[in-house]
Amino acid sequence: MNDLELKLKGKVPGPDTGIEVRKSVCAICDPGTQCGLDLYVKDGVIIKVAGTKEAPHSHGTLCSKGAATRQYVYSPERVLTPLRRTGTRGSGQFEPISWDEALDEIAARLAEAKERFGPESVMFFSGYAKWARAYLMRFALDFGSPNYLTESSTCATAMIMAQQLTYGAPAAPDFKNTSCVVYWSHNPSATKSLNLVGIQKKLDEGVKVIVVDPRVTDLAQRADVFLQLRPGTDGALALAFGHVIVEEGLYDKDFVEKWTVGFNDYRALVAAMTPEKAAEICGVSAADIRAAARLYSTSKPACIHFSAAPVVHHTNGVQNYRAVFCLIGLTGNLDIAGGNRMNPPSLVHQPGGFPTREREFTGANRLVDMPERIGSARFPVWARLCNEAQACDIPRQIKTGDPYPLKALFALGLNHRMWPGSQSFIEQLCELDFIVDADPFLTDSAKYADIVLPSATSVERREIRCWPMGYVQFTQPAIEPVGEARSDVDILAALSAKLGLGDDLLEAGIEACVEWMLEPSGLTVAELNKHPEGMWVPGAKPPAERKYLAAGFRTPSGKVEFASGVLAEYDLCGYEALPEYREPAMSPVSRPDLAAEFPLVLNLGARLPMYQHTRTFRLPWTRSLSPDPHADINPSDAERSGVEDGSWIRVSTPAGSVLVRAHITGIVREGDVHLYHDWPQANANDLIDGDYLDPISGFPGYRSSLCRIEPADDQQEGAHHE
Ligand SMILES: Nc1nc2c(c(=O)[nH]1)N[C@H]1C(S)=C(S)[C@@H](COP(=O)(O)OP(=O)(O)OC[C@H]3O[C@@H](n4cnc5c(=O)[nH]c(N)nc54)[C@H](O)[C@@H]3O)O[C@H]1N2
Ligand SMILES: Nc1nc2c(c(=O)[nH]1)N[C@H]1C(S)=C(S)[C@@H](COP(=O)(O)OP(=O)(O)OC[C@H]3O[C@@H](n4cnc5c(=O)[nH]c(N)nc54)[C@H](O)[C@@H]3O)O[C@H]1N2
Ligand SMILES: [Mo]
Repeated sequence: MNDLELKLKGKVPGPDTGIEVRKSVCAICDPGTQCGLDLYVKDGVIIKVAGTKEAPHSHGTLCSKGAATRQYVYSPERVLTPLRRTGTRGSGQFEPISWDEALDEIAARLAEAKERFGPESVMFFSGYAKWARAYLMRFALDFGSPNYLTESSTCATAMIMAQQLTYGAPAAPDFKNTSCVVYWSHNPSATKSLNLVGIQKKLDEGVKVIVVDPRVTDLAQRADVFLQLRPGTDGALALAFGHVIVEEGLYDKDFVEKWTVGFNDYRALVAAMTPEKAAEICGVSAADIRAAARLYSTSKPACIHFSAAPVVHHTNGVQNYRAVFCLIGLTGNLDIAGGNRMNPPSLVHQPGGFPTREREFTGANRLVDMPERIGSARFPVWARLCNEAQACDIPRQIKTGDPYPLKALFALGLNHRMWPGSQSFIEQLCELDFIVDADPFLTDSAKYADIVLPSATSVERREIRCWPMGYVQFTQPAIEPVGEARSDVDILAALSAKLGLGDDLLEAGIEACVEWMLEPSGLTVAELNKHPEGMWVPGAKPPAERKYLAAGFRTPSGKVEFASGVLAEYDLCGYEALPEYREPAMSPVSRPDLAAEFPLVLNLGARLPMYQHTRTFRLPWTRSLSPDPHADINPSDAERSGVEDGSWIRVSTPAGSVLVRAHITGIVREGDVHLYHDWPQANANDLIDGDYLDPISGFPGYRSSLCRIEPADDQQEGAHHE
């Protein structure tokens, strides 16, 4: 082999090999944790993928998903051209059409629905595509529809609502400066591996750690106190923390007196929740509750790390997290270094320490003059606190036409398996006159659309990203789009022009929009273009501490509300002002009748490191790490049910059943079954009903219902054939 051949074999970049390293960002997981990508490109094709060493958030690392980027980008399931449906919905029969034809047809059909049924009859939905949401919301409002909906109808928003109701705005843990952190449901080994280096560093420095989780996670094994509670009982546990902190005088009396309302009622509420009572409800020891409450309240400062999903994925989720967030006010750990800090987002949900006009760009203030959004009547507090419609109410409104008919759906990345009662969700969508789905892949959900549009992946498009330390990246496409794929923002710009919406800024394209959004930051697109790998934002810094001293809190009282003024206004909906503990609607305690037949608590959704919802099942590398769906089962429950490790079992609920392999493990409590969602052949969300929802947020009770397990006869049904 000569020198050049050796270099080519080693994929060494240089003019002689024709291999160039281009900077991009992996967008397979969530915006907070995506890694910088070095893409080795030859003749327009990515031949190698590595992490970007100089990226200050990822330091050259990639997880199993990012390492499989070439399989993601060049998947045989990519949509290559716009498609028009020729068979029945779901059949997957399509004909390729040109972009012009597709956009003309979409514009004509959406305009027709608007003309006949009003603009609100058209829904604009974003699944995972978080990077394009500001543009989609603006587009929906330009069109005249208030029905902009996202996957956040089941993610993060309920956690944000619980914080808004308690102290006005989200307050993120200031982990770097803390002396004690409570991980109240978080499993970074699977969900945020980028955080693990920082966590290890803090552990080495001796930070105190409390973990609240039904499973023995990696973090739990490192904790000073680990509270392995029954799923969905977080509210009872948090009230018992309050009991200990109040009774032992460990609360911040000055802060409570000056900056909170409802303390006397809260005091009475927590007085009734003794650690012994909570121990019984939650299945943990009273001594551990006392130890954890003392450790959190006497460590100064201390913070609570919360999560977007598991605590609010219950029918009592908002109040449970409110009970947790009350502890931050009780101990005075709010908006101080090392406590929970209020840092507003700069771009794509990330605080960057610099101002932008992203929110103004969405045009959200136009909502006030528009018809009510989907879910507003059923979830009025959601409608009051959040600018989106509540997508969990879509099936009901399609079925009843109340308060008005829904006729069309334009989606960026639709996945019906993520919704509770998935089968009836997709069946109701089939009642619509017209569905468009833009997705990089021809997914099972896309097969129900009338027109499918090929979306570009992150490496084929430009997108603006920022990270909390004040770093920003406006990526350049590293390769030409696969097939005729287009970026979601380009699709919206082209469609806006076709529809004659008159939005010059959106129609001018992403550079113009980014320039407009960044104006207050002093950054320009010209400067960003010089740094495709990203750059530090000059002057970025976290906002001041204790902003409430000048401005108060954004609650009706201007204070931290143990008793929520907003919830009190909706007592007719059955909402309680205090974070009272109520059992999950389906639990062994609330439904002993059902538990006689379905004795185990079913928890749907704890993440696996190699899968990102449905995004990576199709990649051979990630799939090989965990080929078959499985449920985590405690050895005693397995023995009782006659189930062997690795064998196929049936998990059944009153709503349905799935076949999965048994994974017998001591990491789950006796009495609990944990099952990852979204498996193509074993969809967890067929195991709960579409109306199994938290009455305040509309969030599904994914993480607590009832089930039984039994050995399966027909193993083939569940097996993975690929
Ligand atoms: N690899 C991978 N990473 C992901 C994702 C993915 O699909 N795959 N999804 C991303 C998304 S969209 C999200 S929202 C985040 C979620 O991020 P995390 O919240 O970290 O993820 P989960 O694994 O859902 O839940 C965290 C822990 O909560 C525990 N838990 C379950 N039920 C309860 C409960 O009732 N109470 C308490 N206290 N704990 C409970 C679980 O056992 C689990 O260990 O992850 C993101 N990261
Ligand atoms: N049982 C149960 N269900 C759950 C959860 C749970 O814990 N348990 N978690 C919930 C949570 S927290 C979340 S966040 C949701 C996740 O739900 P989603 O994020 O909606 O799920 P995905 O299937 O990963 O993504 C939807 C589609 O977006 C496509 N897509 C990816 N990138 C792009 C892009 O750039 N543009 C376009 N147009 N499309 C793109 C993907 O190919 C996919 O088909 O699931 C929820 N559902
Ligand atoms: Mo999520």
